[in-house]
Amino acid sequence: MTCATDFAQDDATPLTESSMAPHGLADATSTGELVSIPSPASRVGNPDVSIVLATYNERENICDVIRGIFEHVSGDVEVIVVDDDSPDETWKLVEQMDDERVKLIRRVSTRGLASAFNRGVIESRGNIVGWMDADTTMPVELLAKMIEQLSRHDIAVGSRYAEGGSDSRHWVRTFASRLINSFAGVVLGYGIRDYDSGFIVLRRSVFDKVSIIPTGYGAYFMEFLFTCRRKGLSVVEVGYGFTDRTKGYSKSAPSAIKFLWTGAGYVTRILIARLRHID
Ligand SMILES: Nc1nc2c(ncn2[C@@H]2O[C@H](COP(=O)(O)OP(=O)(O)OP(=O)(O)O)[C@@H](O)[C@H]2O)c(=O)[nH]1
Ligand SMILES: [Mg+2]
Repeated sequence: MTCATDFAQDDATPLTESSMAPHGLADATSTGELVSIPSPASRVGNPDVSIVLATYNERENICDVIRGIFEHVSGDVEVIVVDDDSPDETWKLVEQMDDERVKLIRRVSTRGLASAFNRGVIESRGNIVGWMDADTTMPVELLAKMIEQLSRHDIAVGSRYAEGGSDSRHWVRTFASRLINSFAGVVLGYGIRDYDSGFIVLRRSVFDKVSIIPTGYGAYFMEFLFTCRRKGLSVVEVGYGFTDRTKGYSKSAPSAIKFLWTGAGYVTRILIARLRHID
């Protein structure tokens, strides 16, 4: 079974270091991490754009998202997938795409959203770097418009709450998200409407000034934007219509308790971000 056919689970053989090299080098690190990297001969120079996707059990979505990125972003583009050894073998579908523009990092002993994006960013080589969810809720079509904004700004954020944006999820989730964003506005400063967007492209030079603090779930994003603004970087929001995922399951809100726990994590991180930056 590959991305080209259907998404039924196959009885695949477990990945081994040697089976991990469809188009290049395979590397097993001391942490047991497996990295599939296009062979140097197949890539000359750096890509223009790197888009990082963090995945955990996204086998029904991952291929559409990757294909969509290549379809809608022009120039030399690389996609970096950081998968935390998904039990549904998302990583295997990526591997089977056998596309030299796609780099797969399968972390077998680490789990976490912020650290996954950070890892992808470290591996990226594009002058423009971006990251987004791999659940089709964030439209790949918006990437070109966001990238366009980088001629005038350092950072472009896909925004549900800026002009032209909308959020069509269940009202409880939209309400919670708006509440957290309002709180973030009060504590971290107004001017950003979608602090926890998680959908971003930026100039590589941003990383000369700001790093992702790679702990926790999606709340890292608010602290990242907050620090970027404090360092004088310009952030623009590009509105888009956010739709709920249609395939797979939510990792932040699979149950009411997890939803509340995630929300509490956001509130705590907003306060920590503010305290960390008292000077
Ligand atoms: N590598 C990695 N990716 C993760 C992890 N948790 C979630 N993800 C991915 O991060 C993205 C966001 O997760 P979602 O499940 O969509 O969470 P959410 O966006 O808060 O919730 P919904 O969109 O409502 O489902 C998706 O692409 C997930 O597959 C993780 O622990 N490790
Ligand atoms: Mg999502």
